[in-house]
Amino acid sequence: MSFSATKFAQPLPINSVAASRSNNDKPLSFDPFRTSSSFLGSTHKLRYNAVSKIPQHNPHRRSAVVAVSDVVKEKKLKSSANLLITKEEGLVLYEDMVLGRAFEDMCAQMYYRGKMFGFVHLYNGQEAVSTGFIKLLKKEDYVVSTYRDHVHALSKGVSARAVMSELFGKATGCCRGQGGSMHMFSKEHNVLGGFAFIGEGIPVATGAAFSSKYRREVLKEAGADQVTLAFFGDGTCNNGQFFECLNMAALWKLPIVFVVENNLWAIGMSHLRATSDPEIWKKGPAFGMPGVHVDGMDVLKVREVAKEAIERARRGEGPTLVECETYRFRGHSLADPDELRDPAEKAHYAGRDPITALKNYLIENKLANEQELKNIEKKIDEVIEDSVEFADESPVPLRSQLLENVFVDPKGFGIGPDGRYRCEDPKFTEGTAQV
Ligand SMILES: Cc1ncc(C[n+]2csc(CCOP(=O)(O)OP(=O)(O)O)c2C)c(N)n1
Ligand SMILES: [Mg+2]
Repeated sequence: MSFSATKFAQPLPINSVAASRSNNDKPLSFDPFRTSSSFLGSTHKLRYNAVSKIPQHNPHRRSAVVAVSDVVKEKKLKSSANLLITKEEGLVLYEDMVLGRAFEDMCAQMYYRGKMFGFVHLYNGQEAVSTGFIKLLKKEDYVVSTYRDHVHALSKGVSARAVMSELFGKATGCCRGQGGSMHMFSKEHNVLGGFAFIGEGIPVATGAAFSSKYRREVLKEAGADQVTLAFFGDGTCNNGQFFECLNMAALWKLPIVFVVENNLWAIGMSHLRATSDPEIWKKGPAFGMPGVHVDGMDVLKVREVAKEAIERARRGEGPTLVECETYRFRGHSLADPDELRDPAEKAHYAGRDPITALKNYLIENKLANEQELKNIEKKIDEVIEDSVEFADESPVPLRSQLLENVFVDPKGFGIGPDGRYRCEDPKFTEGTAQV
């Protein structure tokens, strides 16, 4: 089965782009794209920004794209009225998205109360991407994130307690309080990190994908069929590591999906001002892999695309680049007053809240009733409350932990011959000026 064989992803009926634009739709006043073509899983018309002055018929930008146009045609033909999910699947997606949102809202509160330190970047608005992809993974699969990483870790199964404690800098956190907001890591769940430097995680993800392939094909390890998901933002796609890794992944047919969370902004820099061709998905075919654009505010569409890309990777057919068009509902970080973005743009995307859209879909299709969804929200509230209490009551790391995993230098740091941390020795600092 090839990538072009998936079912057409039905748009969510409420607040979808399809709903907000009729056939002869007028562009929204702030709409960042000028019409060029339709994309997989979405009736969204991409539009170039007038400000960018990119000629609409520039042959260098409008070259034919392999692997996507056929998919779009086929998906349109195969469009059916069948529901895309079962009740159980729908409730799992809903719970995960509500968990992500509620967790982040609580983070904001705790940050402003001084319980967290350093930069904290929230994921509100982008939940359909994390949930749509990660809930399809097996436990052994890998996830590599960015500094906007709390929700990826939660979707992959790291407990709210472990993530909240990490944010509080407590010893019970998933990195024992040494990572903080931007460095969620869990060996148990194969979450290979949040990374503060943009693009830094992409080579790590490529390496993880290489290791699965090596174990399967060279070491002949049965069951080494792990897929790696690399999440990163639109701004990161202008960095060299992105291109280098797309090349290696395509060259070696690695089991990886590059998931771009295009929230249209890189801190205060509009995507359209920062990149020569805003259609990021097109960079996939340039390297010989499928590139797909999907409405990242619609978890069902994301999930359909994710399913195909993950299965492709698991079958050994190589990488896929997926561009999810999404939006962050808060500032870049909790230190950002978010004064640069147009209020009309913010209001537009707020009206397309992916959680509200899923809720409406579940109710309208009789997959769930209001009460069932309320019960999930209540359960999540309790999970979040519990995570805060747990984090607050947890101990801070021992001072001796400070130098762990930092120095292996036997001249004074690390563990001494008596098995104790050398820094616990009262004479620890003696002579260090000469080291
Ligand atoms: C290598 C590197 N250069 C610059 C920065 C500063 N920086 C932090 S976030 C950011 C923007 C990233 O935007 P995007 O990739 O779109 O991710 P988003 O924040 O929108 O999720 C930049 C440039 C950095 N962290 N790392
Ligand atoms: Mg961005």
